[in-house]
Amino acid sequence: MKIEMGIFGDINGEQVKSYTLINDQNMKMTCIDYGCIITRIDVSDKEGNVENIVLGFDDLEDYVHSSPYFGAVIGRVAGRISPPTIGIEGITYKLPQNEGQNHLHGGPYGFHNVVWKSSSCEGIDQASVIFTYMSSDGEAGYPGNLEVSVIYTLTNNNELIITYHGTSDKSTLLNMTNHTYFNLSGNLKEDILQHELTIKSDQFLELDQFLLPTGNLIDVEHTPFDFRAGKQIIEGTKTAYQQNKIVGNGYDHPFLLNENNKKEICLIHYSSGRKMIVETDEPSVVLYTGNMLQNNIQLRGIPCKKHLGLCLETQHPPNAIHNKHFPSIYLEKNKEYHSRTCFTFTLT
Ligand code: G6D
Repeated sequence: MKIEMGIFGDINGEQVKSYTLINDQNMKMTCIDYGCIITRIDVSDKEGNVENIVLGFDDLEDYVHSSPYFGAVIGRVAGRISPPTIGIEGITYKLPQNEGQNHLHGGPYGFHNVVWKSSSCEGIDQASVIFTYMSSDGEAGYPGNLEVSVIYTLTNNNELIITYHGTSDKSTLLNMTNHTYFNLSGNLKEDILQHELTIKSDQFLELDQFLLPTGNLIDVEHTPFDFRAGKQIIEGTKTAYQQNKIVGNGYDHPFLLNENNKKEICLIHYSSGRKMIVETDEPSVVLYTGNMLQNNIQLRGIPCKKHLGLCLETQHPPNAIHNKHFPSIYLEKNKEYHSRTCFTFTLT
């Protein structure tokens, strides 16, 4: 294993460091301590071509001003919260609105746009980058001084393991994820419409026109949301099915996972032969197929466009605080929050 460090830029006088982890199979992962952003992942295709498979930039300015959360850690609470008020232990907290009436992805001052403390450690068969951050009481509207850490570990089995930990001195809410946009074609040579996705999920959450869960769970059977036997993403962009239409012709939905840590999600790009298996201890995953990506930014010289990448945001379902039948995101004072997701890269 190897670790290369660099300076990615600086923001408000604070240096932003970059780390590149390289394993013995020549898989590389580069991340920065601004938002714990994964800026690139380079993996081989079936011909041995090592190419980048995520949407990202090479400069900090673009991440600060032009990024729809590319590669970023999301928190304190992933997804939309609306109404943007939360009640904890009899106290009502108002959260900042950063998408109309909604509080989205931790609000304007979420974990995605702060500089984290960072360090790295190198072993024989794995290397890690450890990010820590102290989110002070009241930050982004949430109660509690929250000590939170995110650890990226790359192994010699081509696994990228993300673990999250957190404790708070007051009861609060916590529901973190990573917002990397994947595109297995390599160097963004195609969009993700021909990617084949498998998700072991019998139900997905219905969304309203504001992209908020209605609280209804819909069986995937006989819908474009049935990924149990594998399905190309394009089926969700060409259909007249209302749930695909309202999110901009695609998917932007939470799926309830039938099981955990048993290869529950698999993404394949057949012409390159690249395959990504996702395992998580989270109860759901939000599949977002880049429906709102526009050609207003360049990604290392390549124009961004709709459906250029897809996200698999493992997490508790969004707006859980207002849907008591969803798995809870309540973090009791001085209790430990823990979450783990593993992305394994292999070939078909
Ligand atoms: C859009 O609805 C989607 C979100 O799910 C996504 O996280 C964001 O774009 C980047 O708001």
